[in-house]
Amino acid sequence: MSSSAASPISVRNPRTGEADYEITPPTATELHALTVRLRENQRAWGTAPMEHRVEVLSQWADQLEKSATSVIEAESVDMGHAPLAQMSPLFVVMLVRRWCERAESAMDELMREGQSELMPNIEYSTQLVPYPLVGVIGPWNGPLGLSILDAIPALFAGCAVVVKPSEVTPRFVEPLMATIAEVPELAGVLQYVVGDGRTGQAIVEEVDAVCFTGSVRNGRKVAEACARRLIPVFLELGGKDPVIITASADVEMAATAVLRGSVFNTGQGCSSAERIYVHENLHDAFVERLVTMAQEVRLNHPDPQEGNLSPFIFEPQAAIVDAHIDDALAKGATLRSGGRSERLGGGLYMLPVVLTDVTHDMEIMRHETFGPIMPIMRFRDDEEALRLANDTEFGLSASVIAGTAEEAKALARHLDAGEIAIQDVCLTMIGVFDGGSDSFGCSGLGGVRGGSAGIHRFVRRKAFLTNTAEPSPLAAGF
Ligand code: TXE
Repeated sequence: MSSSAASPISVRNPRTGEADYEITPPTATELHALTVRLRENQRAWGTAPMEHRVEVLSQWADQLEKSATSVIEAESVDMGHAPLAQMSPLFVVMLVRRWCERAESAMDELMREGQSELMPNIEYSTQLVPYPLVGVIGPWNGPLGLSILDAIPALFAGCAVVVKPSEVTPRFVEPLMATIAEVPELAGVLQYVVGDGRTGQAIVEEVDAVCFTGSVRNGRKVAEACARRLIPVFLELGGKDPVIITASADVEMAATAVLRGSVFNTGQGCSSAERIYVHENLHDAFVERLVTMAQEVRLNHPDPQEGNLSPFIFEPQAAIVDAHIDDALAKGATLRSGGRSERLGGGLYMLPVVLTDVTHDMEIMRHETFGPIMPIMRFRDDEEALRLANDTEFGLSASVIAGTAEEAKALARHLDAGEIAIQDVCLTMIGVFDGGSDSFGCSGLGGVRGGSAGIHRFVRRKAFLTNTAEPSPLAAGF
């Protein structure tokens, strides 16, 4: 980043295709001054009692709830009026309020005190010390939710946080920052900055821990930079989630779950279903039902309030999805519904795509597609289904639909994935409150973001060892 005035970055509107917004990243000097200020304010924030932080964050939740409309309007433009934008501020309010209820008890789980079994005169107790400044870097497919998801528990833990959302979807930052400014003490320890990967790189060099949500490619760069500084990094990366549908499954239920789990948010979700494996006995009936459902899906164009699918948020993503479809057809796949992306009113849209006769030597079954695609393969038995589903470098989440939940769970126990939807598809975000799962493969690293572990990762535990007797003399050995 330059220390002179930073050059502005133009931002494309996903519905019109026009560059109708602009952001100006902070210079290196401005970013450093911000992190110094955050660190200064964190000293009081981090040593305040938890109930004080709960009170401040609860005030912010009230403020965000009151001003949700302005945040929704801005994020709706960022996301091309995707339905997800309508719910994300209220999801954040709910998340803050859940942490208000749970932060204290979650942190108490880490506290220890007692007497050494080895040397009874040694008593121990602990203190939790928050990382002073956490950097959070987010992706474009969930601009608000995926940039604040990690910042919230970090704040409850007593950290200060600097957040950089994607340069593709920055419009929501201004109205969001206005809600934060209404709670001055919070504004002293939580700040958003805008910019691209260069600002992200600069943040990584300034903070004490990093939460990164984004592509595997950039996640690796962030992990390397953190390793060089020996600071902790928490990575939530891509996915290529499989669905297994057994011979005993109900076709209607399976098709309903697969359609929603594959095309919601126009398939732009890390835990979107991207590989569908169906038992050969059910294959034709399932494909027929899924194609009928897929053909009922409508684009939210020209009226953003009508229809189901919004345009691609990130223009280059459409070309990636098109290329995966081209590659699959060139290698023998059959197109059963949908086609390629189409430009309407400047935005790039895609109706749901159903492909059959796919194989694992096709891009669409190997690499993250991140679009409304449903490539389907048959399998003969459970062993083949598991082999196919586990044949991936990813391992974020997965889904199994069978005749009963017990049958589905028995199969799921052999899947290499962090969070597995049973009798449904793509339930990952639900687990953020209470569950929390690890990722397998290159889908993530560094512990979970849900449940108590989601806040534990932001503190270090210090132990006090007290000798209640006289220190041993040298002659007595240790
Ligand atoms: O990622 P990118 P995108 C994944 C999803 C897809 C990707 C989409 O699977 O692969 O995210 O998001 C900043 N140092 N997930 O395209 O390009 C960049 O400015 C520091 C997984 O935005 O990697 C942006 O803010 N920062 C997830 C952010 O990184 C850098 C859920 C992400 O950009 C940087 C949702 C660098 N060198 C999407 N380079 C999950 N698993 O939960 C770029 N950035």
